[in-house]
Amino acid sequence: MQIEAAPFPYPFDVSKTAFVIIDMQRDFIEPGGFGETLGNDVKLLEAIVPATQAVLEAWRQAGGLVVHTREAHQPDLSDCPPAKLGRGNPKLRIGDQGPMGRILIKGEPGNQIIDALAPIDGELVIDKPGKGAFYATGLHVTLKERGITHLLFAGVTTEVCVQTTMREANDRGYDSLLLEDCTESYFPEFKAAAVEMIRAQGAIVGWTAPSKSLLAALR
Ligand code: TIU
Repeated sequence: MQIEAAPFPYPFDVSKTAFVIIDMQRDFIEPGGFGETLGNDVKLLEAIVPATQAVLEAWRQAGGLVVHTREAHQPDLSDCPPAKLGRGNPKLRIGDQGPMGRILIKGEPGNQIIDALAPIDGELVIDKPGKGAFYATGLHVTLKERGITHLLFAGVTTEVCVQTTMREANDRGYDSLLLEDCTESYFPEFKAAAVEMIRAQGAIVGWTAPSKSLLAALR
C-alpha cells in the first residue's frame, strides 16, 4: 500500500505498521488538567478528535496494531525528575490535586484517554514519564517483537510529545508518517513549523499527509 504524502509517497504494509496515538488524555484536552495549568487554551485541541476517531476506526477495521500513549507519572513521583517538576510557572504542578485528580498521575481521572478514543482489548497502552514514548518504556522492544517497522502518528501536542516521539522513532530506524489533521498544538504556528520540519530535507524525520490520504489507501 502507499499513502499520498509529503515530501513523496509513503509505502507501508498494514501488518508491519502501528497507529500511534500520542497523549489524547483529559490532562491535555479538557479544562483543569496539565495543559491548562501551564497557561494554555485547551479548547484548540479537541478539533482533531473526529478525524482521529475516523482513522482509529478504519485502522481497527484493517486489522492494524494500535498503540495509545499517556504522559503519566507514578503517584510517588519517583519517575519525575526535579527538572521536569520545577519547570514552567504553572498554577498546579505535576502531582498536585486538581479538578480531575492529581495532575499527570497514573490512574487519576485526568490521566485517562478521552472516551472518544478509548483503547479496546488488544491495543497497547504505554505510560511514559517523558515527552518521547521511547524513553523509559518498553515500546521499542514490543514493536520489534511484533515486527513493526512503520509508524503512523496522531495526537498532542505536535511540537512536544508527537515530534519528540517521531524523532526517537527515526533514530531507531522506523519510517514514520504524521497525520496532519490528527495532531494539534496549543500554538498553531508551532504545529505548522513542526509539520514543515518533519518532512523537510527529503523526510529528515518522516512523512506527513492528511488523514484522507490514509483512508483512501485503506479503502
Ligand atoms: N505542554 C505541551 O505542549 N505538551 C506536553 O507537555 N505534553 C505532550 O505534548 N503530550
